[in-house]
Amino acid sequence: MITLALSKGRIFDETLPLLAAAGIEVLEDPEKSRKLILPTNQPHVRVVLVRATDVPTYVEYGGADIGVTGKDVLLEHGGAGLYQPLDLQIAKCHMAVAAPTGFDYARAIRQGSRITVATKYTHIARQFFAEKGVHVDLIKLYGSMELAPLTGMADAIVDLVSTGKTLKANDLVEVEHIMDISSQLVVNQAALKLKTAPIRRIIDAFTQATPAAA
Ligand code: PRT
Ligand code: MG
Repeated sequence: MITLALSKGRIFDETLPLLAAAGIEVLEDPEKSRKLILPTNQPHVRVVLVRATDVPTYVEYGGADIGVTGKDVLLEHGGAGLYQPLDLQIAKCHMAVAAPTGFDYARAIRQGSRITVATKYTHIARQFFAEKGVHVDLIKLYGSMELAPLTGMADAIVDLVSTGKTLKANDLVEVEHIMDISSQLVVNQAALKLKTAPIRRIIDAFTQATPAAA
């Protein structure tokens, strides 16, 4: 049995065409079913649905053999111990610093002011601002980061941006592009040794179906 860990939503949706390229068809719709284990047309392949941030954990501890997860998740929570054979070029977005139009971020940085930044990505944010030599107080949040500057709790946020609509709707502007993000195929090292052929088949099919990284 090969177990693939995915999160509901964009990761699941964008992984489906790759699975199809490997001849794998998921037999239930996660938006309609309450099941957390989804069968596929291949009796020896199943999909488990977990929180996006839990995908690396499931793969690392063998709850799943392979998984698909954002680079943001891997960087923030660590992907050590996972084999990462392929950038799938899906669920693309970028990590950015954003601030309200009324906050002069460039000037604050120039003057060496201490700024308060709210984010779910404290690890990535700490490293980014440390490399720039910016003094930050980080506030850890678990969602709706955009609200923090609007309520006066923070000067800026670090979050993912894809279309930019969320920032716009909340009167925030992007002031720094931190890094491009896409999703990565991750594999349990022991599973790769024990189930080499079926896992290789999936990696190869995903590779064929993935555009080469630019
Ligand atoms: O939503 P939930 O709390 O259940 O879990 P999650 O946010 O961890 O999962 P999900 O499915 O939203 O994201 C899974 C992965 O998709 C992330 O780890 C990223 O690698 C990738 N991804 C790609 C994104 C986005 N694009 C994205 N736009 N993840 C989140 N967003 C959010 C962003 O945080 C912001 O709130 O969408 C909003 C901005 O979108 P735009 O289009 O308005 O700019
Ligand atoms: Mg989300």
